[in-house]
Amino acid sequence: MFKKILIANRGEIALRVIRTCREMGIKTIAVYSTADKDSLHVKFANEAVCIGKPQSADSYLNIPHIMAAAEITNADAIHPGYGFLAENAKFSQICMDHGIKFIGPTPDMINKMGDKITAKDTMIKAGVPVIPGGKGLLGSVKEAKTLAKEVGYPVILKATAGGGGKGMRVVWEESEMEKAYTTARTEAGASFKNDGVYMEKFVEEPRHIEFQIAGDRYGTVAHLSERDCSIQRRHQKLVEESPSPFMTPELREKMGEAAIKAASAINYESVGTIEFLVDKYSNFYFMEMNTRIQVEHCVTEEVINFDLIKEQIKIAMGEPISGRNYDPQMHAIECRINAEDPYNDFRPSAGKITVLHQPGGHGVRIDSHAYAGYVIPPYYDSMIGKLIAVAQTREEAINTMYRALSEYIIEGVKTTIPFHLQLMQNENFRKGNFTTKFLESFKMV
Ligand code: MV4
Repeated sequence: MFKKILIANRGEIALRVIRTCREMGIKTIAVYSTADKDSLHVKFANEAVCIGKPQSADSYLNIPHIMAAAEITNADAIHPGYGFLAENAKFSQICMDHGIKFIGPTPDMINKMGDKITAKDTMIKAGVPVIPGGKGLLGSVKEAKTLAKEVGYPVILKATAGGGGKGMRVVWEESEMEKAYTTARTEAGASFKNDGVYMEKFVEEPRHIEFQIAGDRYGTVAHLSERDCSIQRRHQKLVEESPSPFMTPELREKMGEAAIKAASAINYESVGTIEFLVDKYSNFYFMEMNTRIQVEHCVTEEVINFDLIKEQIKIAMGEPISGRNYDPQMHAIECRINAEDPYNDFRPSAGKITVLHQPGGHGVRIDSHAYAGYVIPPYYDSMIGKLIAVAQTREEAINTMYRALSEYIIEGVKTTIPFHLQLMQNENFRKGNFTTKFLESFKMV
């Protein structure tokens, strides 16, 4: 049904979408900023349209420029990738108003999950476990103190418009509440133009385990197994894997069922992710829903042998999904290769890649837009690729990853490769013994 898809993104995800479109016989249109004129997504797409200056606000976030590019090229649909406009309800609406299919959820679905209090309320009504806490927005410090006594310290204050850690404050005792409340609201207001905050019990040393789901317009929702994303640094994921080393068949059954309930509660259509916090007793709680394809979708693709971008496009074309759930058949690990210096607080390292040798061989996948001579622009995120290792067991996948990382040669910029090499040799990582706090105490040698 779609003859031509415009990809409103850049970098590796634009390439990822182009690859599947080519296999499906769908033509692609790249859009690019002047900083990306020599990028691979521009070369690999069937057509390319420049949409503005380097700053994201002037190009990849500029809705009128993108819609103009879609109109002049006669695009049937727009794939937003991740980041930029992927979870922008207004953009989804504007596409609809122009008769161009947004390959993703409707504005209503995005809004229901974008506001965290609304999302939590929807989950409670649907019978999905949520973290204990207050019912809605906090109105005053006094109210916060009263509620915290009920919930029990430690508590966490979160921005209702947030996600990803901004406007969050952990409060260990009442004497810290006033300052935490004020700074959380101020930070939320500055980041999201919405200073609403709410309270939850603080779950100490949790794991971050998320479920890939897919839903179609006929009301069918299924899960496609989980990913463990506990290896994060300042809310930036660095390593993801599937299955989670913490998972059991029984827990997967229960969490998968909850994930399906969560997506069904908003009649979700497209691929998406339900994020859970899991405590050491295997209690799990809905945290957020991501209404987009995610960076780490590749590990799921590898363990269930399934093209998630193809499924996302087919769902947008109105095809029904199979409706069956998928359990992992393999073990996959993804390392994010960022142009950052792991010996220097992960400081961004923009510049020219002078030498590039990428690993290959059995069980190795690379999704990257990098090439020798490519200049990493300073305007966007620092990810230059994802290295994915697949094997029958977790131990073998780690060994394959270590071998592949050892072959990876990138000169000209600093990268996270040395960090990943050391992580793959870490005893606790190898044992699957980690929580979201793991990297706080990890030291490079
Ligand atoms: C929490 C939490 C502990 N207790 N909520 C971080 C980002 C945002 N999505 C929610 N986050 C957290 N919420 C309660 N009630 C701990 C975190 C958290 C975290 C969650 C997932 C992965 C990494 C994290 C790192 C620090 C804090």
